[in-house]
Amino acid sequence: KILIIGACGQIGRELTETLRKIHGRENIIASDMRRAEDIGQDFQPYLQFNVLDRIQLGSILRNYGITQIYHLAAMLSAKGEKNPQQAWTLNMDGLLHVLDASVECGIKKIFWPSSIAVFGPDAQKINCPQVNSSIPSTVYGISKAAGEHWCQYYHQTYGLDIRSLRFPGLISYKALPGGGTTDYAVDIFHSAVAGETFDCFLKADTFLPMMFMEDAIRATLEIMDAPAEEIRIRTSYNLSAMSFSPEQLYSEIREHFPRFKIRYKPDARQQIADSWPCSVNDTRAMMDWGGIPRYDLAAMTREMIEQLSSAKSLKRPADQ
Ligand code: VAH
Repeated sequence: KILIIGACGQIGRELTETLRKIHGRENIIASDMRRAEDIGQDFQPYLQFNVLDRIQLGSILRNYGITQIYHLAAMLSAKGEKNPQQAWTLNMDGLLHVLDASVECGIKKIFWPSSIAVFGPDAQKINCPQVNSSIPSTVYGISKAAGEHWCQYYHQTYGLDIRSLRFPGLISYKALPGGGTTDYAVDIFHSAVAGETFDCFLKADTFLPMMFMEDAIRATLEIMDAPAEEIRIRTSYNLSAMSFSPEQLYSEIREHFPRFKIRYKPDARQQIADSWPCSVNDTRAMMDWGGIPRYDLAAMTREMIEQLSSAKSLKRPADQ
């Protein structure tokens, strides 16, 4: 049985759906802080659960016979800068509870997402290498960098098989991101499809590493399916697919909506974006276990517009 912690988040929703298709619904227990009564029937089996409750975590692992965990619950970069202590507690104590409970209950395999946010202003901007003594400048980045070292420590000390990817900005149509600095690249599609002018909170030339969610989910399954001996990096692997700026994304969307308008209104998130690399090198992931991403900017834009245009309007869930 697999437990997904943070199943209602941007990655969690798609990962839950994909894993249920592969393993069968009853083998994938979705969990999140949201109340069960607020969760649709299509998401069962579901547990309302706060990963900061270490006692409940242990009893869930034992009572449901959990053998694998995908620990996705975290507060993202922009929201974390507004709530630094809360971000640290959720991101750090949450991971430590999962690591500790996994050793106690003999969990076989764990996935935990890190982020390119572990790199700070001193990191190489273009093609940022896997190993980089860089100092993250957000609480989110600090918590992910510290988390990577804890993952490696638990692997070395207890043999825990925890695997991790440094995700770039993720773009998806099934669930909205909450509180991220790359969220503009999702919000822009909703504005384009709704025929509204889009107010972009980053400057036009802000290049960031990005990836379509389908490629992120596929990479997650690839690293989790790889034999343990192929996972040579036990902090977290750089992962990349493309890099683009708001103006590049805007002009790609205009291929579909010629009258679509954008306004650039940089806010506090600009400083966060400026502290990150514009692109990262993920040769190690390719060498050790990885496949090639399938979506470039044009393909992602086409898919996002097709899906959002045909889907009912996606309700914006409460900010997570
Ligand atoms: C964020 N979407 O914006 C996340 C991600 C690299 C960006 O970590 O915080």
